[in-house]
Amino acid sequence: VPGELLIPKLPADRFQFVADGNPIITHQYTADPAAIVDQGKLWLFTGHDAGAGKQSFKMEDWSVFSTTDMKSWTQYPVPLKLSDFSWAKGGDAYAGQVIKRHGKYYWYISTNALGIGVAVADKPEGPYKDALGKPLLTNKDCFDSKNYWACIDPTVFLDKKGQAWIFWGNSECYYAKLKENMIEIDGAVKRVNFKGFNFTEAPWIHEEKGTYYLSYATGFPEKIAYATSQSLDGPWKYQGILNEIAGNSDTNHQAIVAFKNKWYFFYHNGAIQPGGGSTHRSVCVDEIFYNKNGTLKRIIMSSE
Ligand code: FUB
Repeated sequence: VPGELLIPKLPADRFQFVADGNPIITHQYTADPAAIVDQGKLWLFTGHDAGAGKQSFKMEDWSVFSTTDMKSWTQYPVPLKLSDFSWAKGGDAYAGQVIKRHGKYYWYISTNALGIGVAVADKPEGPYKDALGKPLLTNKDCFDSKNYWACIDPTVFLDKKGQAWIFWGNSECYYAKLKENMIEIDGAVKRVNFKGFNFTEAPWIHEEKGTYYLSYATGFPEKIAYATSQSLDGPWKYQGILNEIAGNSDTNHQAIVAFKNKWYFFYHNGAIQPGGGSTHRSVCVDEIFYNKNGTLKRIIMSSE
């Protein structure tokens, strides 16, 4: 069945491919994109849906890709597996994000119910190692939330003053500062005040011209919406929907990043057919544009 068996074993060494429109990766399922720019390359970090048939989320590892031109991509050997976190037995490899600090790369990952962990590497492509031997955050840090999925979907942002922030959550969006060592929370966990608009999951922070943008999945099936603020502590102003439900996937998950003078919006859908869907997702990318007043134009999802 196409999409189920496309690379049965992940490559032992680098694997090159050319993206032929969206989805950009068609030899394996990918989900929950996160991206950074480093060493003149855009680095894309994804989850990896690996269940057979209609099986629900089965995600055992994460994947890493790089490009210099948004067309030709390199995939590296599996950089991080759920089994690299001894405390995460029985979980699934949910969404995460990599950030560079002081020459090291920190990968904040989530597991469905076991917590958020952090792994560290000397190179963006890894290999990554669990930095703590225990979760960085659990549901206890989410005001003891009884929501099974409260502690998922970390996104990390380094502000211009060199302060690192971590945002995460499901149904409620939580945030905290990170210490300079990137592996300890600094101070209190707070909740984003989403009064008047509906946060589901998948927060992502980016900044442009002094304005902070907090994009996130809203509703279910999920659309991506966003809010803006002059401070990461808020208040956040709701600015509307960025993209509609992406085809036949109930979830969506975005990353917004500037690369070579363009802004890109990564997301996932269930476009690979037959086989694709809510638990067999594929990462796509389209350009995203700003209006003159700093708001974002809606994404025109393309297959090109
Ligand atoms: O991939 C598992 C979960 O689905 C992610 O953590 C959520 O953002 C949603 O995409």
